[in-house]
Amino acid sequence: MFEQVADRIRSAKKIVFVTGAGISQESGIPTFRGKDGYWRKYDPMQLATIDAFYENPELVWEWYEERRKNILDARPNNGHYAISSLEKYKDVTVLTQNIDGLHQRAGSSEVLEIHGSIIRIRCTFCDYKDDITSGFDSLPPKCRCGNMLRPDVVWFGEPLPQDVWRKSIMHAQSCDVMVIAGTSLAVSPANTLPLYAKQNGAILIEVNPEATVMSERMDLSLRETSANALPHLVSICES
Ligand code: BJW
Ligand code: ZN
Repeated sequence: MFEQVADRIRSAKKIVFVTGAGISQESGIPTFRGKDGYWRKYDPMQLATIDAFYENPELVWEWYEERRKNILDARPNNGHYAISSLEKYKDVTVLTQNIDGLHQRAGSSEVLEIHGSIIRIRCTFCDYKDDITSGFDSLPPKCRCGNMLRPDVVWFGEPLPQDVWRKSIMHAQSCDVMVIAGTSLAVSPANTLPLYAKQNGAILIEVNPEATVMSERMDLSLRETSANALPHLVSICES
């Protein structure tokens, strides 16, 4: 089985990666549902919904500010670097649920952030959007229009950015190989991306130390961490 998959990787023109919190775990960024994950300690309905934000904007902002500082101090790991180095051999697109920007910092040139970015803020009322370059004097920060600013991330019950999502489906439908790394595939609609790929004949490879709800649909499951497993995928292309 592994040799068949290796051949498909060697002959693939286009490889799409679908990544989640697990790929940044070895950079010191907690996951959501894994061991020590945020949702093991905190209630997502109190931190990651628009209702929670209007109920207690200070609490939500404090959580995002703490995470943003940790993310800015973090560095990409060998998993992120393996994906960017694969661009030497293949057409590579990264569809990430992560908001941490580590794929871009590792050098990946085609990254679609389907759940937004912790580096960006946007107004809850007007069209204002910007990248955050420093901290805020007080929380919640306010827009020039007087309304609250919020992190430009996708919370539960919110639609994904439509242009990004549309492009993500197109990439999923046109790849030869999809590698799904560090995601529990618990959250929709991101967890439908492997189905689009499979429907169009791509092979699916999962990289995750734990089984997921979609493991049985995978052509290959590598039960290793992404920083260990992904460099091996690159070496297949080098051989
Ligand atoms: C390793 C590793 C290592 C560890 N190496 N691997 C019922 C009620 C209400 C809503 C719903 C419902 N049923 C379905 C829904 C929809 C909902 C949903 O899916 N909920 C489910 C949880 C039940 N989805 C939504 O609401 C989405 N929007 C939507 O559907 O809109 C519809 C709409 C259309 C039109 C108009 C209006 C609405 C939005 C989802 C937003 C998700 N947001 C979050 C937080 C924001 C971003 C942030 O602050 O960071 O996004 S939640 C959180 O989960 C975050 C992640 O991106 C996302 C996915 O998590 P991920 O990345 O998979 O992490 P984990 O922790 O789950 O998994 C990590 C994995 O890594 C594990 O498997 C480990 O084993 C592994 N791992 N170390 C490799 N070293
Ligand atoms: Zn505004």
